[in-house]
Amino acid sequence: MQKHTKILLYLALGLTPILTSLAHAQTDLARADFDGNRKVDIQDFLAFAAAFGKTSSEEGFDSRMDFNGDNTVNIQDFLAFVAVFGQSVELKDLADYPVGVSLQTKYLTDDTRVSIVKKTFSSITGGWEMKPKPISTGPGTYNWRRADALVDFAEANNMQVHGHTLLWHNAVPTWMENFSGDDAAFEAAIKEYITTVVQRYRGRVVSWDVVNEGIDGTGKVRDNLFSQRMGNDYIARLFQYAREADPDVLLFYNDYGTSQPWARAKRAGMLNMLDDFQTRGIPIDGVGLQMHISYKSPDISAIRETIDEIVRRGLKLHISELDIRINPDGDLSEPTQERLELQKKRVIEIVTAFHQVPEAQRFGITIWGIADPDTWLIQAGRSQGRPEWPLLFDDHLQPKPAYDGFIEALQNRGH
Ligand SMILES: [Ca+2]
Ligand SMILES: [Ca+2]
Repeated sequence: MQKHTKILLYLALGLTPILTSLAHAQTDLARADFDGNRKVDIQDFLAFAAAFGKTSSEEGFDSRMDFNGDNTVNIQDFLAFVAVFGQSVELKDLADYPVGVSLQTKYLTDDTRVSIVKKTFSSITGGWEMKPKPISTGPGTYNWRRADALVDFAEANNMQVHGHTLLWHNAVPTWMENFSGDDAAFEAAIKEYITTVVQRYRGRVVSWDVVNEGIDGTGKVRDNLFSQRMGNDYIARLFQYAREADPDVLLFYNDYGTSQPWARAKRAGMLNMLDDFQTRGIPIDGVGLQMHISYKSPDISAIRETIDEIVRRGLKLHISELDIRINPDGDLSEPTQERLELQKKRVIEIVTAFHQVPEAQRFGITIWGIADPDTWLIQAGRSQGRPEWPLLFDDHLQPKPAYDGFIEALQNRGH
């Protein structure tokens, strides 16, 4: 080992704990992993040491090691490198778009899950606690405790927040259902709710799902309390109210099943609504495709078709609630290697399709839960008693082949 390599090594070992605590992970972790083994380790250090002192005109100069871009690999770069030394390269480090996870406050006291969330993801979506039912305790009264806790957690960990959702027919507060005033008073109360929530998180939440699942299976505006009270054009007005409350926040329409074989009419209805909004100048920035799918359906070509329709309209695309069932028919009592590999293949298909979206329209990919036991399919009893393992981390909180698939899709893009 050359003398300066040794000195750098001693310095690195001594400085790492100090610098890691000082650096707010601003050094590009993925870039410091020079050999691409997903760990900033001694091999990377030796490569760095060998190039130390080189300027851009010299042989052996490696621009990746010139972190501050001043055309020489010097002590500044060394400090940047040491700040991430020993760290592993995870999803959020490889992706140049937000990789999100749905989160509930009950997981914030679970150290293992918190650690997974912090190192894996760069965005959170409230799994339940940012919906009207938990927030809106009465007309003009609010309970912010859990929604605030999620937003605080995200800010403390340099993550962005996708707000979900301003309105959903399955999260209606009792007072809205029992509202005794006339329709105009009802709409005024809804508008006040939306305005208050959007303004409270202005500048702290980058985006909102304004309406979740507003189109039914036949492609019509879903018949619910809101369409009955405000008429079928209520969705457009809610987008306008949200925009008035925050001119900068991104506004999304979010829905499920739109690439399923049974959902041709539903998809057409959604696309018609988007066209209508754009014709009339209703403020909408993007579409969330929930992407609750299985290892075998729907076909990736159908998913790509839906993605293309959104891209053609110039809207941002959010794969907003990704999970992939491996036991839709209930034939498994344990996950099999074969099924886990098929799940991995699906992740690669979805992520690769997302990478083909123009960069400016790639809003992000959000996974609908941290680890398999947390899935809504089980927690909300949606798997009809069948065991299910639809997420990226398993029952023991270990990364699954599906996780590796996401990593592979990121590493292989453009190659
Ligand atoms: Ca490495
Ligand atoms: Ca430099």
